[in-house]
Amino acid sequence: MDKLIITCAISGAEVTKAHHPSIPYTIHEVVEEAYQAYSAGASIIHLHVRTDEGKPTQSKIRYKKTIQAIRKRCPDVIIQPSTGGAVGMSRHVRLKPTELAIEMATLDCGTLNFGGDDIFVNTENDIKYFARVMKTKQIFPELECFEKGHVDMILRLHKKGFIHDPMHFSFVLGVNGGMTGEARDFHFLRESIPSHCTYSVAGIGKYEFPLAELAIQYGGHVRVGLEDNIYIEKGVLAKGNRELVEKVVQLAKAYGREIATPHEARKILGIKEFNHEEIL
Ligand code: KMH
Ligand code: ZN
Repeated sequence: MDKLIITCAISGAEVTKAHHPSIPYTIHEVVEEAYQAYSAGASIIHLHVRTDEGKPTQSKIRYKKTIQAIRKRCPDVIIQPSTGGAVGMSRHVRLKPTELAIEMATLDCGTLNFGGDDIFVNTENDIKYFARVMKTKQIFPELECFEKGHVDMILRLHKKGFIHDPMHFSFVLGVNGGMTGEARDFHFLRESIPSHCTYSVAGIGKYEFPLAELAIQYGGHVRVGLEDNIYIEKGVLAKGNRELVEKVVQLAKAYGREIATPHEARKILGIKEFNHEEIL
């Protein structure tokens, strides 16, 4: 089995300091959380940025400054900006971080309800457009699927030549409006993708660690972080992103699965080694 790639989703766009005081807003806070996750074993940082007041933004300048600062502190880590942003943002705004020299980004693979009146819109044409932009700029997409229909959409677009190998899926399960993260959901999804693809699981809330444990056992990879879940165990807030990553490292140890470095993660995913000196 490949070594385990741990992604840490350190901030997200929806969770606030009122939910958890360690949700980072300022660049300094983001860098500190990224460093804590990285030094605990995360090889990928899934990145959303905010204003200092905590408002989600896709500002190119804010991403640029944040990425530069993270690279200083975590020189080899894979930084994966979000092109999902926050509900209601336009295509154009969401794609802003792809104007920077980055090696990876998320690509959301379908529309879904997102709680209350919110709808996270990702039409077929959006997906094709985002995929084309990323392909042109040699940005490796993490294919975020919130339910099985999203996986089917990607497999169809792959057949038609809009999505290219190597394909790396991220099953984000447990969103209010998406698929749940029960064991049967996990098996259904992992068995739905071709065997040459890689996948990671991100369980929202109570699904975070049970899904992490399944992925560790079955050769998948794992995403944790305050974007997805703020508790280390039922009713107990995690100290921060570091503690969530540490728990995955412990789980992996229990199953004899080694943790991938960023260099090893790139090899596993099929991303070429990145020149971090590159001007953003
Ligand atoms: N904040 C969600 C609306 C992504 O990062 O690509 C979208 C999201 C997915 O978090
Ligand atoms: Zn995200």
